[in-house]
Amino acid sequence: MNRIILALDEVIQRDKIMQIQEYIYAVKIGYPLLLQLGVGGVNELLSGVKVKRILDLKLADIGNTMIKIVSKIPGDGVIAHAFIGVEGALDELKRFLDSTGEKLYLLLSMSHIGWNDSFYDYLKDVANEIKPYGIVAPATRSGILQKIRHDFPSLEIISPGVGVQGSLPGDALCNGADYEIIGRSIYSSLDPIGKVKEISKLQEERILECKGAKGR
Ligand code: OMP
Repeated sequence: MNRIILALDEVIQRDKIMQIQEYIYAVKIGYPLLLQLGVGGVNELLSGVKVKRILDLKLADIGNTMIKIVSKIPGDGVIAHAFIGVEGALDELKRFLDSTGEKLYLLLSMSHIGWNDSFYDYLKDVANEIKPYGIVAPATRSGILQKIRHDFPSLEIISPGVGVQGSLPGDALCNGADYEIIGRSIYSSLDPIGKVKEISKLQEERILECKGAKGR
C-alpha cells in the first residue's frame, strides 16, 4: 500500500513524477510551486498524473476569499487551517467543497518546534463541528499525533515532518497517521524515484516493527 504523499514545493521533471506515481498515494501541490509555475504550469506538469491532488494553498482567511482561491485550481482535496474558526470561514469553505466534491483536510497541529498545542481543545471543537474528511497532524510529535488519532478514529490523517524535519519514515504511521507527507527528501534527491522506493521500504519495515511491538 502506498503511504507517501509527495509534497511538491518545487518542480520535479514530469517524467520523474510519472514514474514516482506508482509508489505514492497523492501529490500535495504547494504554494511555492504554484507561484513558480502558475495554475496552467502546474496543470501541465501534472497532466497524465493519475494520483490524487491535495491543494496546500495555506488557507487561513474568511470564507469568501478561500472560496475564490480554491475555485482557481482543481484538486481532490484542500488543506485549511482550523484556527480560523467556523462561522464565516470554514463553514462556507466546507459547504463549497461539498458542492464540488473536493475533500477538506483541517490542520490541527503543526510540525515545527514553535507550534503551541495548548489551544488544541479549541481546534478539536472546530473539527468536530466542521466534520472534515481528514486532518493534518505532525509526524514530529508523537504525543499529539496519537491524541488526534484517538479523538478522530475514523478520519484520514496525513502527516508532515518526515525526513528533513527529523521524523523517520514510518514513525507517524505507527502513531496513527494514514499517510506521510514528504517533500525535500524526495524532490531534492538526485534520484527521486530511488528515494521514494527506499522510503516506502523503510515505512513497511517500521510498520512491521511497531505492529510486532504492540503484539508483544
Ligand atoms: P518537507 O519538510 O520538505 O518534507 O515538506 C513538508 C511539507 O509539509 C511542506 O510542504 C510543508 O509546507 C508541509 N507542512 C509541514 O511541513 N508542517 C506542517 O505542520 C504542515 C504542513 C502542511 O500543511 O502540509
